[in-house]
Amino acid sequence: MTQVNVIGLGYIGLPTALMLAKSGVSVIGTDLNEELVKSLNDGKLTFQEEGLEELFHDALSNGIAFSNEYSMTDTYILAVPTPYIEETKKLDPIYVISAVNKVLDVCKKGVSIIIESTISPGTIDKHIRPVIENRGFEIGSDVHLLHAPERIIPGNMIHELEYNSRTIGADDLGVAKKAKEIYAKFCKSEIVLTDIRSAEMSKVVENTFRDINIAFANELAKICRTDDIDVYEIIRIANKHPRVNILQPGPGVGGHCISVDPWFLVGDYPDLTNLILTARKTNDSMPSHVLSRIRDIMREHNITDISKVGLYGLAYKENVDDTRESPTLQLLERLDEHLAFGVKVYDPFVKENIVENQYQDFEEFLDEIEVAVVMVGHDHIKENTVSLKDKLVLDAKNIIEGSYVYKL
Ligand code: SAJ
Repeated sequence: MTQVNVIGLGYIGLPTALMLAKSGVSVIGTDLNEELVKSLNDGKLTFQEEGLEELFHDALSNGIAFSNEYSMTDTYILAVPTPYIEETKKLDPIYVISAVNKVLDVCKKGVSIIIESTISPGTIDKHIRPVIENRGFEIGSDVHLLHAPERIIPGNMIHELEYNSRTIGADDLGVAKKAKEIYAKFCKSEIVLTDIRSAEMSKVVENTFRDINIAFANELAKICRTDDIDVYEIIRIANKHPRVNILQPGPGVGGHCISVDPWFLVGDYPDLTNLILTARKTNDSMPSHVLSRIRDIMREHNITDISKVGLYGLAYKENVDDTRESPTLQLLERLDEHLAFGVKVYDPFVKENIVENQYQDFEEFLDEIEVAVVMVGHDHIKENTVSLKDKLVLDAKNIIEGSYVYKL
């Protein structure tokens, strides 16, 4: 039976490990975080996601194990974080390098190391191959390297794991085909085989495409605002054209993918990425745009106390509890820079207080505020729009209608 050790049990590694186990692969999930492993071994999930609980249950019944240790096997899937360095905008491969080193400490000869973490184009050549060669392993015989970037979207991960097409990059077609057999155990869509550099580049390009397209919508929102034109109406009409498909403006772009990956290209190709850089800056400017809209509303209604403003939503998008790079956190940073303290925050998905003045009770939150800013379009607020009736509402997600509602 194929045995796979999945390294890194976060947003990508955990669902992937569970899906493999459910599909009959013998899986060990490894993470250095002791609390996380303990929680999984106690049968408790570490984040919320539609269908994850059931998948967890199925994987446990099929014998998935969780550990802090790497196990000795012949296939590893690495789903560890790949942060970027603020100053240089380049990828920091430290966690991938460390995971590869730990694999080399225990693996069998002929091992396949499949990197799923997003990496900037050229990372494997520049950073990973040397690590392996310097340890005396020969790539192509002792160790096979692969890059199989994930594509799943938080909020619909389990479905997309099964139905999204995938890419596998390898030096050798035979090695790629063996990896494809593993992924094909659960992936019902096309699995494209290519070389490693193409796999690296295509992943970053996909997220950059989306960032640029969101930036276009955000720029339109700003243009329309200056002339009091309804941007949503413009987009709705323009999208009737058979070759136009404009995305939706919003309070910013968060998450650990779209707001990060384009920087890899900017960092590596600084002279060639004008469009990509401008898009990034446009999306990063949206929290400030929201702030200026809040100020407009406060001025119009003679509200001087910023603590009467409440931000609904801390997650980076609807119906998830992931707050990484979230527009609300970015907005709170802007407020801090302006020494504007006291803004209230509520998110039904974020069960621990991670910022000041965060409420766990929706009613209490509402009692404290006069201006409600909808930063995230959770189903919860769509189902509770009536509770905002007596508030001034800035709806940055265009989900609420009414004369009392302001838009971006
Ligand atoms: N957003 C807008 N307007 C839109 C769409 C999104 O403002 O019209 C915002 C969201 O509110 C959010 C951010 O953009 O703050 C990103 O959200 P998202 O839903 O577009 O994408 P992510 O970051 O959750 O996941 C992306 C996906 N990539 C693409 O769609 C090309 C996903 O498939 C990848 O697996 C994931 O990045 C990743 O891990 O790389």
